[in-house]
Amino acid sequence: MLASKIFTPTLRDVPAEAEIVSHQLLLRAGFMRKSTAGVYTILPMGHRVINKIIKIVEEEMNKADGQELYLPIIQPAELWLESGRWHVYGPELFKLKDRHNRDFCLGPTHEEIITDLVKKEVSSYKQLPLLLYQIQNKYRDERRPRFGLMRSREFIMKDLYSFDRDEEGLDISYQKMFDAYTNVFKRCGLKFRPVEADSGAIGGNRSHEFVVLAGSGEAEIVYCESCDYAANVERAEAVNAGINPDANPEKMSKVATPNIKTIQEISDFLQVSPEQCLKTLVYLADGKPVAVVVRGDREVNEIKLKNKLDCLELELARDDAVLELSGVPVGSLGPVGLKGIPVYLDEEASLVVNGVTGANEVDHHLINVNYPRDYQAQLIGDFRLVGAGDKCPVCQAELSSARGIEVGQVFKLGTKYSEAMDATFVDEHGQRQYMVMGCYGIGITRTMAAAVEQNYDENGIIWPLAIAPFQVAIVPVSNKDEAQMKAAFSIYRELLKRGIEVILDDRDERAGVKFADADLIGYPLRITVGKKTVKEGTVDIRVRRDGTEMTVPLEQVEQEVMTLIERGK
Ligand code: 9G3
Repeated sequence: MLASKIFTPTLRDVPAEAEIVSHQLLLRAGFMRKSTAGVYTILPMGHRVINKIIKIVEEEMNKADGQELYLPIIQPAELWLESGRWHVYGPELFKLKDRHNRDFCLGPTHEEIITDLVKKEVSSYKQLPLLLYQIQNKYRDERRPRFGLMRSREFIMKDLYSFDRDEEGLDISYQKMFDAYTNVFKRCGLKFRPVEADSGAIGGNRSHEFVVLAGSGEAEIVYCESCDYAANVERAEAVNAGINPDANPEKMSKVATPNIKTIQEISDFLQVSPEQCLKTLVYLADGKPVAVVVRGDREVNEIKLKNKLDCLELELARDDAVLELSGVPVGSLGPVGLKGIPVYLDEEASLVVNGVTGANEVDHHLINVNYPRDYQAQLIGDFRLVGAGDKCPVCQAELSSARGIEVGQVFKLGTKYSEAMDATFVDEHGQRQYMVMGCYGIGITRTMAAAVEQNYDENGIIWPLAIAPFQVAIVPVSNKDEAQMKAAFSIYRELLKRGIEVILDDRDERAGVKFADADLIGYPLRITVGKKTVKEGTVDIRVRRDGTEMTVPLEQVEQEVMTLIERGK
């Protein structure tokens, strides 16, 4: 490909709304453009990257016995009513009507459609297991589309669904997919970690996320260096120390705390550590209030809370709502004598001896508060976020934490959808059984963004070789110099012959501009053809990732490039 021909408009300035590096760089380097909020055009340069990711994904899915198909993007409401999810996802569904006023949605995911297909076409155990997948656009009307391809309203996903006779079959399909995902992200050249994850609203009982490690990522994970345990913090189980047997519960009393509201303020004012304080937050679960109590140094894990409450919507109550519900302003709230709101108590908080809490009275707190002597709870459980320094639930060593971007997730669904939609088969004993399902997704467009988020420097993107739009860029320093252009084209043809993906920057631009663009776009290798080439018969080959540069005689260029590419694989 010639750089003068490829449609890759670069930008000097990025729109202010591009908050993260991958969004900025993919716009600047001409990989994509925004069409409307949360909807992007993928330009040729981006398309090449996407295609490479797709090829790797298809190869690994096929190797794991997946069969590719296309499911419809337009889905009838009836199927979503059958599964019960039309109302669960409500506003996030892109809904439309046909000329007969029938309801449809644009597919946000395809559990319903595929369960309906398989239920109609599969009747015998002999036809199972079945692993079907597609790579296609998905549509979700996100409340807040942001971060470019990370949270867009239209995106490309690979989704595979497995249908098995029983749990043992599902275990095998799940493991196959787990291994295939590991291969995919390895082959893409990404640093990633599979972690235990919450299976969330989609139901089912076991799930892993594949997280591309990047400091800017939204996903927070904890992992153990002594054993294999790794989990998303939403899922990670808290391990709490027991009660300190030496601590003596003292007599509870009330103290005046003028204008003291936050945990930090109370801990400074009374000279107690935040661990000694109890933090009380009021949530609305499908509109009903619940008070959650965690230790002052902890955060509420809303996912765990939501799972326990089994509600559709969970939101923190606004300050005025809390005042109205409890008669107490937020800063003075506490579990002792709290009226009309059930208390969900985090186990660790229940172990605090002589704790400090709001007194449910303006400008007052209680000290020496002890559970269960001084207050009761509707439920004690694990409601807090786990973080670095917490104990590993498997081996008790100290956990470390890292951030990343979730690019894939695998779920054991069990019979949730097959029961809801009556997808059965007849087993070898002539018995009707529900199919046992799994579902497995990879965000293709998100993987491209995550690759950038993990691989860039101040000059631009640094593509991993396997998914780079081109492996090599040839940059002639001066277009006016015919000998240089001749040498550049000769190298270009030789590399093409060997199947190397190469772009020749034949644009009539200054060398500095071409170098800057090559760095911005992020080609793994750059070959500079200049005066030296003409005079001495050498070129410079530069490795984008570490900036190393070597001078190579013309007759060794192809061999050197091949070696570098082999090494980079
Ligand atoms: C919806 C809407 C948004 C959604 C879903 C449904 C997320 C939904 C979870 C999944 C799970 C798996 C297939 C491949 C693997 C992942 N957001 N999820 O089900 F209607 Cl609007 O999509 N799907």
